Amino acid sequence: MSFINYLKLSKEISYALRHAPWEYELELDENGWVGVEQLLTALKENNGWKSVTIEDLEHIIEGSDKKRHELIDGKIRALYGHSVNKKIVKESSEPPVILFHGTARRFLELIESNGLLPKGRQYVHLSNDIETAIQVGKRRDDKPIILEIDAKRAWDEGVRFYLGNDKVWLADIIPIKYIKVPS
Ligand code: HQG
Repeated sequence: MSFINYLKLSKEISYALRHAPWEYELELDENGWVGVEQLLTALKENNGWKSVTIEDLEHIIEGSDKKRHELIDGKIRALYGHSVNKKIVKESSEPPVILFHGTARRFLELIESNGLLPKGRQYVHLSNDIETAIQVGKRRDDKPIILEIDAKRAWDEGVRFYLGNDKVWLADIIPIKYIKVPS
């Protein structure tokens, strides 16, 4: 096995599949898939990953703490996180009763006036457990705020939700009436 920096490679794959496929001459289909061979060719030829193989991609996906990517039948995609202009089509599905969102204290005031917005991404990212929300919030604040989303009621009243992976849920804008801010 060659010495590959898997963390760096995983980040680069996320970058290619979520944010900048054109830099790799990739075209995502409407669900975000691209051919694995195309991705490997781009990584090998233009981006310095000379010996990267499909086994390396499988290793990253299986060994990751989070299920960020999916590789099936010669195709690969990011499961969430996209910022590309063309919206990735996700099938909506009924969420759990409660979902969580970890954010920074400094965003609270804006969230309380505008609801949860996707900001730089295509969807709002939520999680079905508090621990994940804490981790997400800690990227931006050492004492993150954990918001509780009244997801089932929002769904019943027409807000769309989409499954990212087994922990990450995606949604369109979440209006403030479905958001419980801890006191
Ligand atoms: C905030 C990582 C002002 C929102 C994570 C968040 C996640 C508002 C930030 C995934 C707002 C957007 C996504 C409003 C929301 N006014 N700020 N109205 N509404 N915000 O990074 O959820 O490790 O796009 O609270 O684990 O932090 O990369 O979203 O703080 O699953 O696989 O605007 O990215 O996954 O930030 O993180 P982001 P996120 P990976």
